[in-house]
Amino acid sequence: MRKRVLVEGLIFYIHVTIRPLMQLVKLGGSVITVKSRYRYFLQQTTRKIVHELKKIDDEIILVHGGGSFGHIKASEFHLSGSPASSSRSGISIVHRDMMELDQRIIGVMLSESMPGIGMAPSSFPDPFTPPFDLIESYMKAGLFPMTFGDVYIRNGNSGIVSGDDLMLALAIHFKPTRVMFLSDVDGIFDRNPKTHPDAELRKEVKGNEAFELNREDVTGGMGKKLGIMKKIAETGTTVYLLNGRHPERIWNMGTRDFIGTVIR
Ligand code: ATP
Ligand code: IP8
Repeated sequence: MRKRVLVEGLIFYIHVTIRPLMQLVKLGGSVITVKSRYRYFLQQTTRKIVHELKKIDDEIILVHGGGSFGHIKASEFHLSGSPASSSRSGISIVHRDMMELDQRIIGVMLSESMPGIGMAPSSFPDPFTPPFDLIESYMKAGLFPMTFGDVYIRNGNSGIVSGDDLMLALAIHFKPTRVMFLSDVDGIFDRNPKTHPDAELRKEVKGNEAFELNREDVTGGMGKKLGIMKKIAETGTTVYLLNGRHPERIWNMGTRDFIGTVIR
């Protein structure tokens, strides 16, 4: 952008680079799939989410989780956590399924006039470091870059990179104005709301408060997610966890009416 600057009667033109505002969004596997049913995509819920996201004026980088396209087979083939010698077929199947989920989300985005472009970490030189310059170029071209939890091979070993790990790397690099995690619960509760109907929603989480959090799926579940959200908050960006089944709630973020959890 060229800006006119007046200094003691002289006019100078200086070039300043102003980064457009950017928001970072994770589509949790629990809200875009039925996590217990292998490869069960929730198209209508995803469409509702995309319909709200496309109204946001800022640039958006998307990340999606594995849900039942990632976690079921990753666990069956023991591809979880730190690299281990695992079945080649398992690596291929989990990657194929994740690509399919990604393409199905892109299909929904296209139908909502939000052109997304998928980026698979298994093809990144370092699966935990998304190609930032490429992401920048896609955004400049008016596309919505989207990366996702995936399999990887590093130093001859296989493993799973979680969408949550990618959220942290992207947040540290791009310093978005806002980071949101969409899941299938209203926010962070004092206990798992699915197994404890009387669990209480925490509107705000600060510091090292302790919660009862599950570590059920192959990448650590809500326990790992909260750790990552806290690390992102430490970089100075406010993080929100909200229910993707009610995506209209994004418009109340930062207000008293917001239903969800704010992590500062
Ligand atoms: P994915 O990892 O597949 O992308 P996701 O990001 O949507 O999925 P999950 O890892 O499935 O998130 O975590 C969400 C789940 O965490 C909820 O469905 C809920 O049952 C569970 N959970 C456990 N403890 C809590 C808690 N204290 N507060 C909120 N949810 C909790
Ligand atoms: O659901 C895990 O990503 P996450 C992806 O974001 C796979 O933790 C392949 C299980």
